[in-house]
Amino acid sequence: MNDLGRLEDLPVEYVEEMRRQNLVPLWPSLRGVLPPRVPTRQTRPTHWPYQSIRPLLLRAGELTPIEKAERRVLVLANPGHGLDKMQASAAMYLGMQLLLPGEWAPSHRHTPNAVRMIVEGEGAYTTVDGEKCPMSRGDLILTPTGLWHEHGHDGSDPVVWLDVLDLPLMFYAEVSYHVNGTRQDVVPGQGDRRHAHGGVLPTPAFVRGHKDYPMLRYPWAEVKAALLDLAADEPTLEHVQITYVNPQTGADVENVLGFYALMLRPGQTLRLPARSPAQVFHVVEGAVRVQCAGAGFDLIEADTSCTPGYESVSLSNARPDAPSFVFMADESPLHRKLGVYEVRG
Ligand code: GTQ
Repeated sequence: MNDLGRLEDLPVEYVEEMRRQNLVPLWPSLRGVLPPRVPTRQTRPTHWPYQSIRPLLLRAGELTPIEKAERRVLVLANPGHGLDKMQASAAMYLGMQLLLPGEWAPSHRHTPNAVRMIVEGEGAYTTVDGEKCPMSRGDLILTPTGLWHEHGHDGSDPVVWLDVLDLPLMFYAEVSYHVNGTRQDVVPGQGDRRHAHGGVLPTPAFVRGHKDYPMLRYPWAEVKAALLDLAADEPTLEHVQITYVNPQTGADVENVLGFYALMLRPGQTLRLPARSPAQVFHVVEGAVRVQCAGAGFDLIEADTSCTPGYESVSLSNARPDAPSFVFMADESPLHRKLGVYEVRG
């Protein structure tokens, strides 16, 4: 298998002459870039307890005014990739962002897609493409590629949310950039309201000003109700899971990353099969043990963890008498578009 020639087998002057011509022999590196059967993954199972992040984030609020930060974020970096790379997995970036009462994080747009999962606090909002999206615990707010967005806070306590972006992929592809803007005019209307009635949607032909992203806010109350109803309707269903979709197309809400919410029944252990995408788990309510590739983490509310692709993951509800609820992100849409999506069982 590994009987390919090594670089050291070649005359030094030959290698040097090639390198002067910007040439490199493939065979010493062939197995490195095309390993047998399983890809090399730098993504390590990692756990970021919220109680460790929170004091450091609040301290950032004292040390760095919003004007000096633009976005006051502590990045959840995977040590397997090297902390300076600021990535949770190959395609996913995670950050915990703090906004204090009265602060404003100015309008900009960028090529990477983002979502925000609200972790703590009331009274803040994100204005996306002119739509004011209020933030409450567990809500998911989209800021898809190219849309203007800014964050404001009219409440009285710190607000924290989890940012999930496809920044590492966009940066790697050399397509990551931003443009600064000015404060947006808020237009009336809420996509989550007009799309919140089961089975009926605004008739596309009569929707004024077609939008690729008709729904920008997915309130937690709706998601939790959907999960509880699904669990009650299908008492033997193992995967009590919903996918966040674009209501007009039924497709994933964004182009690169997929977003889901999962309910674990009281005491349930759920085995997720080994699939190609890396995954992120964030506990919205309850307590969950995450096990993957020999690692085990006990997540409590607001904790976040990630797991590499091509490994099975087991999720156990640590609450024997109540369901637990998990927000998940993964790289499935990307893998499907690349034609490399796999389930290995
Ligand atoms: O809130 O717009 O975590 O632009 C990283 C980049 C958040 C944001 C991040 C961003 C934002």
